[in-house]
Amino acid sequence: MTQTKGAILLAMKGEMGDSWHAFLNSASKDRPVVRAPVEHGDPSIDYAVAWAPEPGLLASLPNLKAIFSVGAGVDHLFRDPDLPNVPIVRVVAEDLTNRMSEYVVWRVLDHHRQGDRYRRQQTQRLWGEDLDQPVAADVTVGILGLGALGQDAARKLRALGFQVAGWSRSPKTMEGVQSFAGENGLDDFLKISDMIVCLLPLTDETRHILSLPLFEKLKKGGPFGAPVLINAGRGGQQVEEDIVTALDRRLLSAASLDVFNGEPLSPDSPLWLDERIFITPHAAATSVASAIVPGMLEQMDRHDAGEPLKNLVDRSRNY
Ligand code: NDP
Ligand code: OXD
Repeated sequence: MTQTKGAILLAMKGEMGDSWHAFLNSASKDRPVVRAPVEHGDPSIDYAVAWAPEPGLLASLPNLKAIFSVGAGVDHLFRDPDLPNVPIVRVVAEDLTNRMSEYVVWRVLDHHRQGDRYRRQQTQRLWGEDLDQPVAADVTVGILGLGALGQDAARKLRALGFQVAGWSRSPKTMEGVQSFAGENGLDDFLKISDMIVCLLPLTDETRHILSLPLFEKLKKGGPFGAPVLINAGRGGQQVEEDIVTALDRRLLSAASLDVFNGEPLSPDSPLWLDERIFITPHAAATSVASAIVPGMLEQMDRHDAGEPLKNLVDRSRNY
């Protein structure tokens, strides 16, 4: 192996950090990979591949050229008050996008086909009644965030026959998808959605967006008695007590939550035992090193050759 270029710092803890390290190390032929700077102010590091790095760590690297987020979301980076002013690249990858759409389609179909009621009937050995089955064409799925992930989920839900609407900062033109944009477009979007799927980035504008004032504006009634909430964006977008209140007040009929304000979700959280809520442990779409690292290394080479980086975060919007 000839290591001729500056080093890559992998700033990522836990088991996932270990698997990323193993893959990054084997794939990076000419760049050494380190898991911590050799010294404070380590001049040898060119690039950081990071997930929730220690605050101040990246700022301590004088020759850092760019930061690569291990995920699509970058709120974990902006938690660092000293985040250096270098380009930030986020993950936009077919593998991650497909995984997220699988999660969205799974949760939409499970709510749509009343999976929880059939599972309960099964535990009671109950043949049960034939439950009402609305057809997909009578159900509107509203996606909050019509970006890389939201657009792919929208296309796949359309292919299944659902009506699909999307809400984003700027209007979108997508065949068969009703686009709503900006604060002015939100109320009309909420009025038509039977399910709300949140795929927004966490920013100052989207923090706590999934709270009672929004739930009170949702469509009343509909095929499930009240809209269903599916959140695979970020826990910081939801007010968890408000979700329970909205379920109690039948502003919502059910929820699937993949993300939480505190992760891991505390064993004491009442959400665990709430039968109206389906919980997954921030597992909607995992960043798999083998699918993502090759693109990162290619981008590092391109950047060194003076070519522009792709999938850059807009520092004025924090996503
Ligand atoms: P993108 O940046 O491609 O898309 C974000 C979308 O949100 C865009 O349509 C954007 O609008 C819209 N948006 C952002 N801010 C606002 C706002 N204030 N008002 C209205 N719309 C807004 O991101 P991705 O689709 O790649 O990812 C979305 C998020 O999904 C990530 O940030 C991450 O938090 C989450 N995620 C969760 C995972 C999990 O396992 N649970 C896995 C991967 C990602 P516009 O198009 O106009 O810019
Ligand atoms: C991501 C995530 O942002 O896994 O990619 O949450």
